[in-house]
Amino acid sequence: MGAQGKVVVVMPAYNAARTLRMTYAALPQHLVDLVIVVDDGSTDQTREIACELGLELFVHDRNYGYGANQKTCYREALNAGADIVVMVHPDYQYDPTLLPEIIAPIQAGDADVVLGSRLLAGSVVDQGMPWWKFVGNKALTYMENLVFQLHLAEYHTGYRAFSRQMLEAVNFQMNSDNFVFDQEIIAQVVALRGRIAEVPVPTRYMKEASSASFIQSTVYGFEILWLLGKYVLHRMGVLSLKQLKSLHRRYTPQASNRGDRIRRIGAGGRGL
Ligand SMILES: Nc1nc2c(ncn2[C@@H]2O[C@H](COP(=O)(O)OP(=O)(O)OP(=O)(O)O)[C@@H](O)[C@H]2O)c(=O)[nH]1
Ligand SMILES: [Mg+2]
Repeated sequence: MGAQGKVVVVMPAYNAARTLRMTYAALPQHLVDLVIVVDDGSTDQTREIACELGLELFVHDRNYGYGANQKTCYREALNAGADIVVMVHPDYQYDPTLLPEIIAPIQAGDADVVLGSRLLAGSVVDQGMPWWKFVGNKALTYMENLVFQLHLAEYHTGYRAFSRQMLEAVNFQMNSDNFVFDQEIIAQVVALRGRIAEVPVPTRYMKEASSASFIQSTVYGFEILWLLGKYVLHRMGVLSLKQLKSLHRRYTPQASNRGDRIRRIGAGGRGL
């Protein structure tokens, strides 16, 4: 474990047998303390390859979905004592060698969350992203920036890192089992006034990689609009959504023999 805490990589996997090995091999092993693979009911050799690589493997008894997969990833990473959790999709669409850049803002104490932004790294359409996905990404990002009052280049990347404190504060277990999980957890971070940093990362769309279909992406888009509506009503005080409140706010530590400084997110008046 480095001086700046335990770094745990989580890989949400669903039929990732063709890309898991190369994704793992590209990780800067000297910076990573543990790699957790959560298999979401794959029908290919994903589990066998994860075992061959000696990775920490958790297996869902059936396919629950990308969001459900992340819930298990983050719960097990926290259980493993992670100080920083990095999600790297095992379909090799994101470059694992960029992990140092992704975790640096959290290690420096400048951010609670880091997004690997594909739209800061040149033309994603040239990198293979279907044009309709690019248009959808830009339109949704514009609306999310409007509602969250932020200026992020994109929200839809699968390459992201979280501090332990932030993952402990957000109620991610309440989130969807589907793709919109990725936006719900950002809404939770924004609701707690978490600090989000962006790092440019290129993407790749190759035949071995998995990608959300047009139908999945359309459902995802409408679910985001619904989420933004809820968020606005919560922010206005019309609704009071447990999902957007800090878990840290529910209790106050009376005594700690850990001696380390506990940064409490959302407690004592900071955030909603
Ligand atoms: N599609 C899908 N992926 C899952 C599921 N469970 C886990 N995953 C994993 O979740 C990650 C993201 O799913 P992808 O299908 O690659 O979607 P994506 O790359 O985020 O989609 P785009 O960025 O829109 O191209 C991949 O690493 C999958 O292996 C599931 O039920 N369906
Ligand atoms: Mg993918």
